[in-house]
Amino acid sequence: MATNLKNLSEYNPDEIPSGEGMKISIVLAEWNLEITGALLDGAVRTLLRHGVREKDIRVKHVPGSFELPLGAQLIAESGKPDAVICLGCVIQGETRHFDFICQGVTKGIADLNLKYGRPFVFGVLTTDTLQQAKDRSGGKHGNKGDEAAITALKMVQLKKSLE
Ligand code: DLZ
Repeated sequence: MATNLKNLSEYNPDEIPSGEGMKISIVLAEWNLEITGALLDGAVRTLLRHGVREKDIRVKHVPGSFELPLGAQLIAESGKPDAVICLGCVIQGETRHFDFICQGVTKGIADLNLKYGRPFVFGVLTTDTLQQAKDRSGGKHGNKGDEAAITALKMVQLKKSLE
């Protein structure tokens, strides 16, 4: 797995744009809430650390990762955030649900980026086991929520720099 080689929470703070004035929405899947709640903590902590104001962070829940694209679209249309972070965790079980959900959420979020020309960040863990998910939501491989927050800040800054 590629993230074995990279700690998801490690970055150079000097390279991160200030989030002051940015409006960031977060959509959170309730499946595997122990994990997605930890992703949310990481994302919010990182946004606040880099200057996003608490009042500019909006969080909405959806039942599972499959619902993230529609949840993200609804939140994007209602509040006009600068970026939407999608947080979920899909764990490979014994069913083929894993493949179907991963395909749906990946394509759905990718499409939203291009449809709206705004960042919709893929903060979804797709792992073989619960332990691998724990390792990437505040464990030994860092927190994918941190990575998602940093990605949102960088992409909003990129968009603003081109306007
Ligand atoms: C059904 C399902 C299964 C089996 N596994 C997960 C999972 O590991 N992670 C996740 O976020 N959601 C899962 N779901 C729920 C689907 O995402 C979706 O909510 C339902 O299929 C209803 O559309």
